[in-house]
Amino acid sequence: MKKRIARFVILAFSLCIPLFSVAYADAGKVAPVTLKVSGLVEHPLDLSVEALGKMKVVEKGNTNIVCGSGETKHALKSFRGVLLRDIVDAAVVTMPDPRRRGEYYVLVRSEDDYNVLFSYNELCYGAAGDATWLVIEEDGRAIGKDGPFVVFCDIDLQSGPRHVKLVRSIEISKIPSGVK
Ligand SMILES: Nc1nc2c(c(=O)[nH]1)N[C@H]1C(S)=C(S)[C@@H](COP(=O)(O)O)O[C@H]1N2
Ligand SMILES: [Mo]
Repeated sequence: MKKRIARFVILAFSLCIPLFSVAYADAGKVAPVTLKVSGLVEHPLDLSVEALGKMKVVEKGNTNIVCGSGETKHALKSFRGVLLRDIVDAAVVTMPDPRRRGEYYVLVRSEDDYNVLFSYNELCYGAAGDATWLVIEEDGRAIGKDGPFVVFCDIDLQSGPRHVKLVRSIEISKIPSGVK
């Protein structure tokens, strides 16, 4: 009788193992959030935090995120990020006629549809180019609920409006040309 019980227990356990492993495998399959770069580019990208960490990451000091209302929404002691310009350059913008460069723009899209565009010219030739960051760490930590990626321009007079949380993709586009 004891033997039968023991056999039953072993059988019950061995039936459970595949169930556990399926659940475990599924849990492990949750795809990490990546940053997609697409549009008028030669190399569309799908960048993980890890891949971004291998680009030129810069650490900056104190900065405030100030809403259009004038209210300080976030005060960061430090952040680490990659220049948005470096990411656009890595994707290589397709531009057969450079005279049209002023017609290109970089659209930063977020999970909750709060989207901000930067002109290609200001990123490549303007002051904002040296100060617009794809942020991957805030105050020495991965970005929590607003992350894993944030984009903002550190020299905007009020940086809240062009601060994009929950960044998911970057699209490079061009306005239609033509005299109106
Ligand atoms: N994805 C996303 N990013 C966003 C917003 C938003 O609603 N969604 N609000 C913006 C505004 S108006 C400001 S002032 C800053 C700071 O907002 P917070 O205090 O809600 O973080 O984030 C900006 N980035
Ligand atoms: Mo705001």
